[in-house]
Amino acid sequence: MFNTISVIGLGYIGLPTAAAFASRQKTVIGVDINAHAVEIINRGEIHIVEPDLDSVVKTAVEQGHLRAVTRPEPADAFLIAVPTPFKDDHQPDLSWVKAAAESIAPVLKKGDLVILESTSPVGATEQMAEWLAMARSDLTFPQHEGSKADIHIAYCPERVLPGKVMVELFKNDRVIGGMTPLCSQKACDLYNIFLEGECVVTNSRTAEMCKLTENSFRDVNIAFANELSLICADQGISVWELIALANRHPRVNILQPGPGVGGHCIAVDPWFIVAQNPVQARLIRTAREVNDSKPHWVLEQVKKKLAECLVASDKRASELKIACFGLAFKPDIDDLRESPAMHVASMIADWHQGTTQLVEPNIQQLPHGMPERSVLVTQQEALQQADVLVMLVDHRQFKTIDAASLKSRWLVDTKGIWR
Ligand code: SAJ
Repeated sequence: MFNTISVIGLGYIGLPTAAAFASRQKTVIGVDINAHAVEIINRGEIHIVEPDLDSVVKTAVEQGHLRAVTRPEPADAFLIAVPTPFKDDHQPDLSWVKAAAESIAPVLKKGDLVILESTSPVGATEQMAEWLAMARSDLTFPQHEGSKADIHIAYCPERVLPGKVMVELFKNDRVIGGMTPLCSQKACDLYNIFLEGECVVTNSRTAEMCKLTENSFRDVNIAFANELSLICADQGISVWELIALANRHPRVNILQPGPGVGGHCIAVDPWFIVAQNPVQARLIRTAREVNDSKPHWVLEQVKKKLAECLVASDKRASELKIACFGLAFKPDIDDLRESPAMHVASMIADWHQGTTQLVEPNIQQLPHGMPERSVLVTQQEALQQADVLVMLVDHRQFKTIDAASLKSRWLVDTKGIWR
């Protein structure tokens, strides 16, 4: 039924999804406006970091099941996996979805299935269906003709964890939100080509809200942990011990505090709910604010530690070194985008008159635009030279540092691994 499948947007979600279909011997056309990425993929290589993706893409390209292009070509199913960021006022920005829909419209034919995978506000799938209908008045669409329509449309959110995409893509259950029951059926048939998990059917609006709910649930729970960390600091209590103790209760499961919440999903998606429901979404908005304010609180802790260190030493502030351990947005990845650790490190380096050392074992060089007095160093150099040590990301390398050896040092530990 689906001989040719097209995936629009070959990023962290689109490329693994294209590779998954190709691994089941389907003909897959990947589309991306980034000509450089297209060229890399057509060489059988990848332009992003994700464990085990490289070998699947390499095999798919070598066996002729996957190829990448910059302009859409006809296919039996189209999956749209493009970014959906928010604008300055936290309103969702659907311009990439609109551009993707308009780019596939000319090649659509009767019987085709169009799926939106990008995280989207409620109603985005219906909006996309309207954009398609406006571009192709010769075809019929489910918002007008229901199951009799020429084109079938569904919202099927991705829910894979960066770093585990090639496992979760196959194993996780899929929420399938068809605009009609037939749309859902067709979408299930499509994903069942590679899916080992279950397809769970609903409508498009519920599926859109489900994706936003999953990430908001996590954001609210991390905000609870982050708020506890502020309270515990004032009360002279270890938040790590507290959470471990509370979690011994059979119905309590508190997440872990940190320097803030990063990445492209959990720190973004709750705003989509807030934007559409500003009056009702009080808890969700506050959770975002609590998590977004955490890097500033960490900076204040660092300032206090440096002041204590200054009093205890005979050095001037400009002679003191602060070392930040970790820059990525979460452990054991190299992704520095939307990272609270990067935010904290930049604020420290902007403020501190001396050197700010940055330790990030997953990168070779610092990104452009870091403040002048910041320098990338090894873990060993930082441990030997720094006066104040700031733990920001619990990478596995840092967990091997002997906490006892740091007893006499000035520490700010946002991850509780140097207790
Ligand atoms: N974090 C904490 N404390 C915790 C757990 C996480 O501070 O206890 C922080 C992390 O350090 C990181 C941020 O939260 O900065 C997000 O990390 P994450 O591992 O919780 O999630 P992401 O953003 O990598 O992936 C999430 C996942 N969503 C859920 O677990 C509900 C993933 O399944 C989604 O597919 C992905 O968002 C997405 O694409 O939406």
